[in-house]
Amino acid sequence: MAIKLYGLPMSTCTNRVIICLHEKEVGFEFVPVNLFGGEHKQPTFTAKNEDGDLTLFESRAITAYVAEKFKDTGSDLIRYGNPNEAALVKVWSEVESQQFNPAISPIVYQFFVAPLYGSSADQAVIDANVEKLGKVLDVYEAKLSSTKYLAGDFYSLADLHHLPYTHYFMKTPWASLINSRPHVKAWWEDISSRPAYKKVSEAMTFVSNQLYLTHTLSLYMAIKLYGLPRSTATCCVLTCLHEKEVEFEFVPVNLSAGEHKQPSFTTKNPFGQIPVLEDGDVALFESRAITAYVAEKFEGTGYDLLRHGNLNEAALVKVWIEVESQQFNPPISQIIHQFFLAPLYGKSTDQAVIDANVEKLGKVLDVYEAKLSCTKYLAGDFYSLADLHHLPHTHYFMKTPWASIINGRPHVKAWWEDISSRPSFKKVAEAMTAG
Ligand SMILES: N[C@@H](CCC(=O)N[C@@H](CS)C(=O)NCC(=O)O)C(=O)O
Repeated sequence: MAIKLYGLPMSTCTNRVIICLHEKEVGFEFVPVNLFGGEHKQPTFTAKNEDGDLTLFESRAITAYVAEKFKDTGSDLIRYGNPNEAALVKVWSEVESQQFNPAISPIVYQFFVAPLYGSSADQAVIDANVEKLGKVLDVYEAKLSSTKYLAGDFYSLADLHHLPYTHYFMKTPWASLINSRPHVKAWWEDISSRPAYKKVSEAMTFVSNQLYLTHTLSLYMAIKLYGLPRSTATCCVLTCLHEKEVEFEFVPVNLSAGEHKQPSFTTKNPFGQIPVLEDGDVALFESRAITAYVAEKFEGTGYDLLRHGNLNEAALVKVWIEVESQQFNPPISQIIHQFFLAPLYGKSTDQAVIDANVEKLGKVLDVYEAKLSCTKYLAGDFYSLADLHHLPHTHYFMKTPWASIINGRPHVKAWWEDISSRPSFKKVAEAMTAG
């Protein structure tokens, strides 16, 4: 069965796939879709396939499939058989999708597409994204001064994915962002002179009689986490993001310079504390609320931290999340504050506060010991967000002279050794330097 590609010649996402099919010398039937007539929303289209029985959408997933399936024809776009180079192709494909695309697509959208819909271009959106794109291109310039293409000295899918948006971008007044960076310019000239791209580029124009735009330009922004790698609350969120295998941008906040008390930060968190997580228009603070959001939103990826679909287990996870917050956290955070932070701020450690809280924590841990002698983890025989929330404070606590109150309780000790050896936390713990 012949491959059929449904799309439109001016669409960036359609062209990403066409260029790939040309590179791989794969024959296909092109079926134009009349978006203006809403054809793409009809059941005939929403049930679409097109390679035999397989249905694929998302242009980057389609190119990966084509490059893999037709590995023996055309250019090798994924460095088949070389795991290191193949991994670098994946890295730079992600960079295109996570860093480059979110900045360039709103510019192209505002400049070309908004006017087609009768709205005026939003200059503030353009300006913000031109600045963002410039920063991404600074990284590209540095990379391309050491290798000819993004993933190495070979053209790959990672370079190819940049073609459609850059094609349109070069027709805007901000093309100098590319042209003024000599390595980026040379790279662009190289990749845009490939026959596979030249075959499609002529048909790529936004014209007003083609109002039925083929592509919905995604204006999604990468998730941003503002915080510090040594902060316990930040570490909770970082560990959760790793467990859920979520891509994010980490934005360090300079606490010593008081950056978290400046209006630019207190508009995100009125309490002027880290961490803050930004996901599109939403700015969230309070680490436990953030982890709950991440674990819920990314239900489909990574480890299930909330026991989705099992009401009883999910309720027990909530119970032990509350126990951590109401019983465990108050004494342990006091001990850590007195032992590690007070001296950093030039204050002396208040031993009476430590003693009182060690006693309090011991009583909480007696309850944990009894619970963990019946179930492997706090909420049941499954690791959950409730266990995860204990990690950062306990990590520092184990470096104090009172670690024996964990080690002296065999079930608590075994539980701690188990949860702290998960790869998601080990990654985070390496950067936890406050203790
Ligand atoms: N309950 C908050 C606590 C946040 C918190 O205490 N953050 C600390 C760093 S771990 C902070 O921002 N400290 C600076 C300050 O409070 O000025 C959460 O869980 O997010």
